Amino acid sequence: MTTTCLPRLNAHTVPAGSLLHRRALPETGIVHLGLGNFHRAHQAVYTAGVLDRSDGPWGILGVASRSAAVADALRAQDFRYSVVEIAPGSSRVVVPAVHTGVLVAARQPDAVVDAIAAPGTRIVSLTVTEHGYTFSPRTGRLDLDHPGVAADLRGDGPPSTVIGQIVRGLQRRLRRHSAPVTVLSCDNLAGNGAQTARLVREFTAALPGAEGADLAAWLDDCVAFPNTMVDRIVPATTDAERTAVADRLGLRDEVPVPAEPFSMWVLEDRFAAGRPAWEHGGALFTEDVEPYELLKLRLLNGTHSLIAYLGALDGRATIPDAISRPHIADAAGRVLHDEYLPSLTVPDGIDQDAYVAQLFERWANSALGHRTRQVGSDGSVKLRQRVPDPALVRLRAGRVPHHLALTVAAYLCCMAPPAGFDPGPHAAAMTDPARDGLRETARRSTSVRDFVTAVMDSGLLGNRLAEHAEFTARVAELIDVLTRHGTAAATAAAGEAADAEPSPAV
Ligand code: CS2
Repeated sequence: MTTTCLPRLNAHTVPAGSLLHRRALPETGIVHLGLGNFHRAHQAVYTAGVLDRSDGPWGILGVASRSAAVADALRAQDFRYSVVEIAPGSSRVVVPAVHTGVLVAARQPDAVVDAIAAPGTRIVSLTVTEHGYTFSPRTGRLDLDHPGVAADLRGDGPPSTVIGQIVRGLQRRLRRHSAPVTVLSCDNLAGNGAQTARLVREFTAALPGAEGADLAAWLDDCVAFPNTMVDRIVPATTDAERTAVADRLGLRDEVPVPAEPFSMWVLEDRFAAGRPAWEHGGALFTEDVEPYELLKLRLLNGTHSLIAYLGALDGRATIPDAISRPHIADAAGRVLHDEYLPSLTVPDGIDQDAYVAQLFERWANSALGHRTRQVGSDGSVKLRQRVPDPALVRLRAGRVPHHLALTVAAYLCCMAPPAGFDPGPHAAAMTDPARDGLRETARRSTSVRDFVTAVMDSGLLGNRLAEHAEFTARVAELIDVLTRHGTAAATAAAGEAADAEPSPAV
């Protein structure tokens, strides 16, 4: 069906049956940085899902960073949009209706600072991707050389980086009324709350003169940074979702969001100024999020990266298409079972076999069509969270993590292919802030081994992994196999080498 002649989705046209709650929009209590698809299919859905069951000022002011497209479309739709839950053979369209306004930070930077400072704001949440935290991949600390961070520290104008926006907003908040607030990271970073708190504190400490002193003390007393684990596969929007909404609701929605049916959210219950009763929407509150985070970051995200890079090199546009290749599924199973699982403790209450089986089903969701290029993008900031610690666990046990080395090798082949090797269109479509630097390093290197050594020494995967020459050598060898013989030969080489490893000492 063509959607252009249909009435637009908005507050008046939205069918009651598709709404996740029947109440009027609540007051704004949450300012959310990062209005992308993930937030709109995850936190927004949990929040809308509990509005019928509990009161509270939990409307969300959504802040888009640069692009005005989603914000403008949402404004034209009274901030309504649909989430299309897609599984093979079925789909469901729901309308969260929980946003009370939108801003575009690049257009209204001061309004963002004001919103964070507003007395009604109780939670400042964020999904800005790993890349949005402006830390140096080498040190993990706030990147003081980042031009945006440096400008935000000088305070030449309204802040443009996320950490700058948060600190300037908190500073204004302290000056105006000093009401407590929670900063809630919903990104795929290990210890995302603790990392956000540290980056905020590093920014505060780097403020010129005595500017940061009061703020630092207030942060300790009045601002909470709970850790969270977020999980839902949410691809980019395509016309298929616009058509699904047209078919189901008879309406035109310019900004629907596709999502898998699965969704999980685990949070520490440390909020400084209240929170929605998200437990009624299925969120799990716990004192220790870390085991859930590691489970998800390593088994799901880490394995996802391997599937994406191998898939792209194998000519596969989507994750389901990639995992349908037996050699990629086999490598995914091996990295997950042999190299990620031994590096973590499965949280109580999670059935490991069922969780793993479900992961393979989720990746195989062909109706969702999650793209290899989406998962493969920003590898320089993602892999740092996924690969080094599990690799070090295995190296310290005297064994080489061949499939983690394969993950890094496949990533480097996609980003900075050796001369004469064409990684194909899906790799070419991946974006990454480190791509140009990696290509320059490759150009200056005299051999693949030289290149991988330079990459490891640059701290792309932290400093500790670079000390393990056997890992560097393995990455270089696997790049060689990948580029000369292809993905099937490389997965076979990694598998055979893993089989030949001595059993760990008991
Ligand atoms: C993916 C994640 O893009 C990626 O790196 O691994 O976005 C993944 O789909 C989500 O974390 C699922 O919760």
